[in-house]
Amino acid sequence: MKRIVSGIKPTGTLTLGNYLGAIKQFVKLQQKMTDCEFYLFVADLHAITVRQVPHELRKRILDIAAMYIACGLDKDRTVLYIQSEVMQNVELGYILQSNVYMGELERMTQFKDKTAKNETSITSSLFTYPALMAADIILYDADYVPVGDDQKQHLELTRTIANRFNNHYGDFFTVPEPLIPEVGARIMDLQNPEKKMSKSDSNEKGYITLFDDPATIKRKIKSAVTDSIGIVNYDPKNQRGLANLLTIYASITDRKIEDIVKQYEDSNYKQFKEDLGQAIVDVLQPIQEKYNAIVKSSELQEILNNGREIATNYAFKKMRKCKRKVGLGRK
Ligand code: ATP
Ligand code: LTN
Repeated sequence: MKRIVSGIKPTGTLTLGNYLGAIKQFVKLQQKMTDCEFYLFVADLHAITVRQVPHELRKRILDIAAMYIACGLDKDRTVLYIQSEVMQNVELGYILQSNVYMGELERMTQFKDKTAKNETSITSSLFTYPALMAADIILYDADYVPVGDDQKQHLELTRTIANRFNNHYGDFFTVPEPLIPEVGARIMDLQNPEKKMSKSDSNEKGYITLFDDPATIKRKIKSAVTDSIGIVNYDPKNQRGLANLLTIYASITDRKIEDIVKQYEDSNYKQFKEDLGQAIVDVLQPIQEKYNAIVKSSELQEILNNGREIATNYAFKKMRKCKRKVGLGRK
């Protein structure tokens, strides 16, 4: 049976970018690939690579776990767990640090972007992050890893690390393949369509969170940056903001961009934005209701306990063999 693995960091409130680039894809894949196992986790160890407030972090961990289910993942077909609750993730992460080079880590765009934003307190774990991410994936012999476009480079490095390990110690880890959606892999900031929509951004007007109420969603879409051309057309070069809104529209409604463009050919941005705002509300409202019903439930705790157990079982056996391959310990 093929295995799909992916994770989300509890660094801020989940955005529409996380939903369209990642969670919605997980749900679609789960519906399509009925012969696959799904290992999905909350990447809390990755979150602390930048400073977090402990009680907020703990709350967001459960928020993300609940959101996975609220967005439509089937709890009976998902091994849902918290990264820090399976200690083998860290163990393999450390071993993989010895199988990745400084030069490779220095080339990572996410590291470069994050250090450019905050130059004074860059932790060493932010730098070695891709080794832990590779461990998150190859520890479970993932065949596929669904992620947004920004994670492509980390996935390539994961493949390099897995191949390097296999070449050196003999075939051991499955080399994973990324799955990046055709539409929605890179949702841009509503106020600055040159940069990706990010949950750790300071300008709230630039992103829609999965918790925003209908009025806020509509207001943010209404004030999204467009252009003075005034014609609904998909032209990412000259109408970047609008192209992003069209992408969001297509992705959230599962429609084709060209069909949406056609629908608004005799219309204006005002009508287009109103309809888009409503389309987002229509999708997020039921998700929020489900989230509210599950986040404090004992059911969620059971799902996470169960997930921890299954993930630990796999990870424990894999790590025992891995350490033997590397020559660690006594036998
Ligand atoms: P941060 O902004 O704190 O770095 P993030 O949202 O980029 O956080 P994660 O929460 O770990 O990082 O991302 C979870 C998943 O969501 C990943 O697969 C990532 O590729 C995807 N994702 C994040 N932002 C976007 C976006 N703007 N468009 C599409 N996919 C996205
Ligand atoms: N690095 C990713 C989050 C992440 C992840 C993973 C995604 C951590 N471990 C394993 C897929 C598989 C990010 O910053 N968005």
